Amino acid sequence: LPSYKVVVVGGGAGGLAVSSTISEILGKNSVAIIEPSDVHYYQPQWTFVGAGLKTLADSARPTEKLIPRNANWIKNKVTKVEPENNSVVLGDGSKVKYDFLVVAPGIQLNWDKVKGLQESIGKNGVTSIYSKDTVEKTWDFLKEFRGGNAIFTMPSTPIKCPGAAIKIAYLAEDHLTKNNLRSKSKVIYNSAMGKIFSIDKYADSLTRIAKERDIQVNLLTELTEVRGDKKEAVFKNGKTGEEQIYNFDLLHVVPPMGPPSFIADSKIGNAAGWVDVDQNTLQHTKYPNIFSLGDASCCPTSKTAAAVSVQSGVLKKNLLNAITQSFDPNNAARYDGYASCPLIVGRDQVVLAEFSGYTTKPMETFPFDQGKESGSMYYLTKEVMPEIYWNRLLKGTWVGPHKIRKWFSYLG
Ligand code: FAD
Ligand code: UQ1
Repeated sequence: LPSYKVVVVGGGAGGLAVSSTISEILGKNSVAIIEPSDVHYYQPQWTFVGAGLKTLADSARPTEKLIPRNANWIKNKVTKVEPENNSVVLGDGSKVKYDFLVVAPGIQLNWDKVKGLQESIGKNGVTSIYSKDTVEKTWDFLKEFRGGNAIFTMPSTPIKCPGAAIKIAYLAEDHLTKNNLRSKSKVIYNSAMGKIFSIDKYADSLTRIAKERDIQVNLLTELTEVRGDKKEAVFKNGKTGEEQIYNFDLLHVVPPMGPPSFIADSKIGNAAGWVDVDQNTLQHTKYPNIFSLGDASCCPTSKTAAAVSVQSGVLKKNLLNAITQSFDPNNAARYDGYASCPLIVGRDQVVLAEFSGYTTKPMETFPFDQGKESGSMYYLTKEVMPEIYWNRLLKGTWVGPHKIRKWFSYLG
């Protein structure tokens, strides 16, 4: 069987960040990346694509061009991990052996969990920025919108970039205002969650801005059915169980999400099916030669590329020590739960939420109050972040903004 020192499952943000550094250190033919897709997407760009501010092509690069020079790309998907045999099973039934495994397959979109959604998505004004196949439709439908109800949803499951569900609502509101359609429209955000955002400081900003823009926010309001042909959406109240039918002219849906099913099938997941790693060291709780980062891991923080950045730095240190048999869990690098979500609130403004999901406390980089919307943070998000992603994170040289934060705090 083909065998590698390190096998990485997934060539997304986390998989590439880790394999870049590890393959450079271990040399040729030591690291294999298993990734089925020919195209890699910078997903954070999709919020802008949905609002017509960037193109989908802009967010895409051929996978081939991103595979580190010393790593081997296996163009296939993993269907099972056999942790007792140190091997993974691929889509064609073949197997690959590993000494160490990094699990980074991201999160799965479960469109089928909302009745009628699969049948209506991409038609009748029903769309989502969460998939490459529908993100451009979001902008098409927004351009065609001539007034009425524009409804934006958020499910009750964990999702990647929890802020994106409402960011697209703010951007749509902005578009309607600029095109003199605002007085003919209702902008409604229906979230299954009990809070508008998990961190109070930024929740307060989002609530204030929604009020200023007359965006109606309904919490504990979960989408359960889409009747595309009738342009009706059914919502269930999380407290009373009551059902309510909304008529829509535009319906932006964030689908329910969950861990890729092979994780539970392989018995490397926790009860909820996320890869069961120590939330600080990112080492598997049962198999010391398995590590995980990113959206598929069980780390209880917001699933973002920003979190992946910091996790990648921690994981690389601990993995390299494990390879040289000098890993000591009591003296290991530790992930602090850092995550960030640039909350685009329209009108060229961003509230840059930065926090630890573990403490729920803000962890801001810049020497001003990031709870206030800012034009410079909008520029950072739209123009600088993609450069950091492509040229630093994926190349293994960006492990988060901790250094910048330290630097500002010395100056301050
Ligand atoms: P991914 O980058 O999704 O990569 C997973 C990879 O694994 C994919 O390439 C996939 O093809 C592959 N894969 C899947 N299954 C298998 C399998 N069985 N075998 C092998 N390979 C497999 N984050 C931010 O920090 N800031 C933002 O502003 C932001 N905005 C976002 C907006 C939107 C609309 C979306 C969708 C996401 C946004 N994110 C944002 C989140 C960010 O994109 C993810 O958190 C990040 O990409 C997670 O990295 P990952 O490596 O875990 O997963
Ligand atoms: C970040 O590091 C990151 O990953 C590259 C993102 O994903 C696109 C982000 O959105 C953010 C905000 C960060 C954090 C970086 C800084 C400079 C605050």
